[in-house]
Amino acid sequence: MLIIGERINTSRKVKGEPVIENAVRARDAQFFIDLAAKQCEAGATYIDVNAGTLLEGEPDAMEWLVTTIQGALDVPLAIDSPSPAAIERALKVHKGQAMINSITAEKDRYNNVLPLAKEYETKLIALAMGDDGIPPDACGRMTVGRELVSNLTAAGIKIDNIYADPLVFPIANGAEFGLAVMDTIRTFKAEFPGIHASAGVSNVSHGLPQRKFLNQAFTVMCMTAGLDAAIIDPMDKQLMALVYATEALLGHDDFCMTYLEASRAGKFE
Ligand code: THG
Repeated sequence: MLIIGERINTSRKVKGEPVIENAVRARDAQFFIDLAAKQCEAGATYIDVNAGTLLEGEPDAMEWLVTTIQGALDVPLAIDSPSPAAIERALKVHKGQAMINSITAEKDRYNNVLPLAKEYETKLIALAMGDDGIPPDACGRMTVGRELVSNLTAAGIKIDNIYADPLVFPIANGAEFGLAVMDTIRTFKAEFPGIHASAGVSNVSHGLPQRKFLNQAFTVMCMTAGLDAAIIDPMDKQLMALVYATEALLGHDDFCMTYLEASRAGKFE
């Protein structure tokens, strides 16, 4: 499973302070090099980069973040933005295969992001939402997602580069939301052989105390349903131990080599 480190997101606050946003505004390069490096050391294979709160400053910020992080580290990035302009600025300077996070079935967004995914041959997260918003249940998500993925493959995007995202909602807002995500992951993978599934797992715990337990449990649940990419906090060592353990238990880790290696490297303590 791809581990997409979630920490470089300007909407995150630490003790009420928008520390990530402040560091972007200050163009504090060392802050982002450290934050990316720590996530990589903890096991992240992609680093998510989201500067959405900068609004009109987002395209400049995205280009700067990509250049700054990849100037110090050899790691691919997930360009997390609804804005085609910001995505394009990021892709122009990105080295290696980027991941666009994300495309949707919204007409303008679809038409403007699709050519970027083709030109730069990126991986592409496809969110199950359209111009009428996010359908509330698994069935509605699949209706939108099915059409979106069909259009993407018809337009020449390789199925192996598509990561279908069912959209994770806070479990505090609806008891059925957890199972609906698992259902949607299974259905995408059954209907589109070769497709991948991704999810912003930490959304599930929004508004509840002791969030890490909900994030840990939900990561394991989604992996069991077939999740291939998780946007999570890799600096939670218990979470990472559960990820490696679950990979081994699902048969994705021959002879538990990765589990053993991570354990020996002290990643679980
Ligand atoms: N799908 C896709 N992209 C996404 C999301 C998605 N990008 C944004 C978001 N959802 C995923 N990223 C985050 C980042 C941080 C948090 C939640 C989702 C978050 N962090 C808290 C913090 O940093 O303080 C607490 C984390 C915790 O306690 O574990 O809430 O769904 N494609």
